Amino acid sequence: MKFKGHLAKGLILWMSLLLFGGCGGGGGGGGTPPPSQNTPVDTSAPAISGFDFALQEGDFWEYEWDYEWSYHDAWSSSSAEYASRFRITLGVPIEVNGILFYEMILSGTAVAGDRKDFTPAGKYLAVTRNQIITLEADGVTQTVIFDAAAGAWPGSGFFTSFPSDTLFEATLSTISNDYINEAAYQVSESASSSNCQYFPGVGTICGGDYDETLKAREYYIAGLGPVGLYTYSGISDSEWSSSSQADIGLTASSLRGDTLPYLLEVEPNNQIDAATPILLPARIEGDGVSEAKFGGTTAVQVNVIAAAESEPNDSPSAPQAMDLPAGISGDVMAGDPNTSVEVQASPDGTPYTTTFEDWYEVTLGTGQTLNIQMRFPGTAADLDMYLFSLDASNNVTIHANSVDDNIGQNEFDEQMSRYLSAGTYYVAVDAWDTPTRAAYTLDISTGSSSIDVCDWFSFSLPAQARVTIAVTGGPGFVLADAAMSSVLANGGAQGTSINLPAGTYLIGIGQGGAYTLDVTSP
Ligand SMILES: [Ca+2]
Ligand SMILES: [Ca+2]
Ligand SMILES: [Ca+2]
Ligand SMILES: [Ca+2]
Repeated sequence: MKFKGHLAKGLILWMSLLLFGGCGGGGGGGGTPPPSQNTPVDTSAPAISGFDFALQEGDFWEYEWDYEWSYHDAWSSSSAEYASRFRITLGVPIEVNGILFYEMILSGTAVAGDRKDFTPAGKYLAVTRNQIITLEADGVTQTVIFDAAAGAWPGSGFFTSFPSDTLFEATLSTISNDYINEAAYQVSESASSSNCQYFPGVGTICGGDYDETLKAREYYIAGLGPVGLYTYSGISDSEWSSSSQADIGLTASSLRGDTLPYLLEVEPNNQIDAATPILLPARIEGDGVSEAKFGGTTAVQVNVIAAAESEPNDSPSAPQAMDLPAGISGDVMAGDPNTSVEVQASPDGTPYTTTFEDWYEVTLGTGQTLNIQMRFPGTAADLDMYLFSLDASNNVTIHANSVDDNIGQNEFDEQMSRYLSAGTYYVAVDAWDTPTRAAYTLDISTGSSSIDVCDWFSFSLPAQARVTIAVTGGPGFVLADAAMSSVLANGGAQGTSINLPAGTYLIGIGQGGAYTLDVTSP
């Protein structure tokens, strides 16, 4: 009961902060055009030099960020951490009052769950008369976010919001975080001591006897514009404390001559009719983690990928990597090149050392049941198989095995099944009593015969072409025709190469972690 009572108190306090947030007239950005915009500016002598740089369509800034939040009291403790990156790319400009404003196209992730949103202010961006100005989607509302001409301007912010009723100055400082460490102009907000105080990222707090530490700093570099953010917010009284901290830093920009050989995914793309069009060749970096907020997943049936064994595959350091679900045709004989492993048929069984001639590697992006079946009919062989993983020191862990006496039982198959966490595993074949070469088929599949697609991409081929698709890091992909009438291929990191007629095609990525999608066509 104590636990619940204090939890409720914490919630009520946070809610009251939010409620009071409306009373103080804080909150930057906003509708009133800043006075400096109507003031003639002497562009020949700006207060800060280097901010009269040119923009053009295609310019980009890529930022990485992290955010952490925590709450503690005597009875409970909770925290959350987020980290990702996003990119601003300039699109087609529009002209407003003689100023060219470029559309800011956001890709990647600028939102920390439902806790924090770093999405830059405004929809369009201009640099003119030594000012960096954003324009809202209404095409009318302009906000100066950095005024190098005057050196001081009414509040506003790019990644956070500064109060519009406060005059801000840029001072030369240094931005230093995991992503950037350079001299930069700092625009910072500090709390005042009145009863009703505006705190960046929190709102206006009226009354109370809490200890508050609140900081927000944005950073700008000449010739480059906004390069990062630091915020810290800590609130506590004698019984509880809550804090949050965020860092953003620029990692690449066309204004520095950087090029990036990949695109960042743009959500939401969870519905087929919202598939992101891509041009080949394409490399896209994205993630598929808890996408309920983007529209969830669509289950798509997948096909077994038929593959021939490819020797040498004699050890876990040189295995044959397989996409799932895989149907492998191979063969084995005692005396083939192999790796010796000490194993146990059961946890309390007697250890024995045996040789494994064929090694197959599979990677699971999420926890799943792995089903493995090996058949070798028409032979007089006793094959066995083990399912292993390796730790950082290459020590073997046994997850499952199947070691029937096939000759004695006159049944020439083995099967094993195990629920496994995300990771890399090895299916190893042992020619236990196999003096004559024996052919086998090895089927490896996850518990389901479908993939839960959370990210859709589409591409078009003007003529027949051979297309290669691979997804590393995620649970795999499906390739389908635009009507989704048939799945043409599926796989993962090993990818697929397929001849396709002219037309439009869909690629769906399964939910289960960060991934890189490569689509190429020679
Ligand atoms: Ca995604
Ligand atoms: Ca073999
Ligand atoms: Ca056997
Ligand atoms: Ca998605």
